[in-house]
Amino acid sequence: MTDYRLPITDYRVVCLAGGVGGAKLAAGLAEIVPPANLTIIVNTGDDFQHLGLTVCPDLDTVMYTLAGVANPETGWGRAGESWRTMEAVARLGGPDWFRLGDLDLATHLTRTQLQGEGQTLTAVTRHLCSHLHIQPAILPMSDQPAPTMIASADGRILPFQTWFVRERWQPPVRQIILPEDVKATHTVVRALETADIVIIAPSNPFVSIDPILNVYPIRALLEDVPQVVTAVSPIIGGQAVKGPAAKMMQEMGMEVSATAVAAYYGDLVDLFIYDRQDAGAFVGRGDAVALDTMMLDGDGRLRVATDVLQATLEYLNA
Ligand code: FO1
Repeated sequence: MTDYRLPITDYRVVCLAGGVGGAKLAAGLAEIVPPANLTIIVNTGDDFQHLGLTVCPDLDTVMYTLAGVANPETGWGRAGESWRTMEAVARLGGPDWFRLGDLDLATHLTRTQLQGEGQTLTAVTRHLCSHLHIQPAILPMSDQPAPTMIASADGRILPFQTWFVRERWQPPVRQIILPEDVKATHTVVRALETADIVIIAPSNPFVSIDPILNVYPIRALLEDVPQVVTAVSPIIGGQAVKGPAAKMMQEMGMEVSATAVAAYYGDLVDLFIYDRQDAGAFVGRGDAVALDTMMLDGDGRLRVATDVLQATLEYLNA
């Protein structure tokens, strides 16, 4: 029998992450779990080509957050960057609805150059991480393009960033369209096959986590392999901490609650973590624990990561 009474640092942890919420929890985990035992698998459904460059918003948000160079106001982009290039693009009549700061542009330029030389997104991400001195493995969910599309209630099919940024996630969502036949990389499969613990970060379940689970064979591996899958609710006090998760739940006819998120993940998840604010209202079938899950600063990230790992170990030892 496996002895689960090991120090926290001995477990191999995989975190599935989307944008800002995922990046915060990943950064907290990186402070506790030794780099060799931590892998972050990131949604690339938001990726697109812009101004001729490959932009990978969630990969970059996770990278910048772990490197300590993220813009603290927006959560995306880099701290202290200028917008002079974007302003010049606007003056030239170019597309400026998706704002790329000058330091962030350096990432997209380098990525696009290396991809043009034939490197995979996994290899390019490893290169960028090593130059940003990031030690844990940050992996794109796939090396194949896997664009998420949004079918809006007014009958349009919009690329994700057009819906999210250009239209400020206002068009009501009728359906989220995820591509078929996208395969995970060997590195992702290996990380999941050898994981003790998989943590689903408090990212948007529909447009951050589902695109990862949709990549073959990630969902099946989660069902079969790790000792435990723990998910953290992105809904706190009946609201999304950031972004459109709550609005999307309403539009898709769901109740906006941690209970509804737990039901949505269903049997895929062994342990569901929701916020203490929701303790009175939460009703769940499986194992669930209430914690303080708000990550307002670096201390908050570390606290939530520690508590989530601790609760997961208690679940394993029960
Ligand atoms: N989000 C915005 O709301 N407006 C922007 O102009 C914008 C630019 C941007 C540039 C680089 C990057 O990595 C992310 C950027 N984001 C922007 C955020 C991003 O598109 C979304 O938050 C994610 O795709 C959702 O996780």
